[in-house]
Amino acid sequence: MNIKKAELVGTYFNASQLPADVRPKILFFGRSNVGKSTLINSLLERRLAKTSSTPGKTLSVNFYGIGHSPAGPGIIFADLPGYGYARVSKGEAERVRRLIADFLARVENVRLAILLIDSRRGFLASDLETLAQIVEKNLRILTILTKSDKISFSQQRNLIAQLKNKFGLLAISFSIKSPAAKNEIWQRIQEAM
Ligand SMILES: Nc1nc2c(ncn2[C@@H]2O[C@H](COP(=O)(O)OP(=O)(O)OP(=O)(O)O)[C@@H](O)[C@H]2O)c(=O)[nH]1
Ligand SMILES: [Mg+2]
Repeated sequence: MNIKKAELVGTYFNASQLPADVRPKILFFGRSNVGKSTLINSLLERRLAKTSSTPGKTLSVNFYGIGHSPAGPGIIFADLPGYGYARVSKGEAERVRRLIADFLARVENVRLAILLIDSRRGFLASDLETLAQIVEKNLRILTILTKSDKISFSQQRNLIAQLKNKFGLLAISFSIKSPAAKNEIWQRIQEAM
């Protein structure tokens, strides 16, 4: 995948705005502030997605087109709005929930759903709700434990084992501070393509 060619190709606040787009897609789900936009930037090796220390930065579905060339149409990374942020209004939380559900109902040609879990907070009820939606769509899934610099190695191992035993999920630890897992994540993406 030629990541040199990567750009924002669409921002959607409502699923009805979604174009019919048959390009293969990788979706990034996770609670607000978990590190979705940060991971996308890290994988693409540039600051394309806006990040913030304040939760609720990405409130739209953002499509990043990658590797478009005369040889092929490339793929899409879809950065989804974060859920589960306690401080947004009920109306806004409901809008985000609906956007994610409607998006999942409409999106075409999904190759992999990446579910990000904050290592410090673990797997919460809102993550389970999202996992259920992904499973219902029969999507291939990869779990990434973000901010792994914030917890010990043994805590990481426990969380990985818990996700495997309880839900049969394969999880990879990731930290922006030592992004060694980036190669493995890219490998999983390539396999899914
Ligand atoms: N320590 C540490 N901080 C991180 C890591 N990844 C992301 N962050 C920080 O976490 C905050 C949120 O990151 P974002 O990438 O904006 O999170 P997001 O999931 O896109 O958030 P929303 O768009 O609000 O849903 C930022 O301040 C990042 O710098 C990490 O691996 N380690
Ligand atoms: Mg974001």
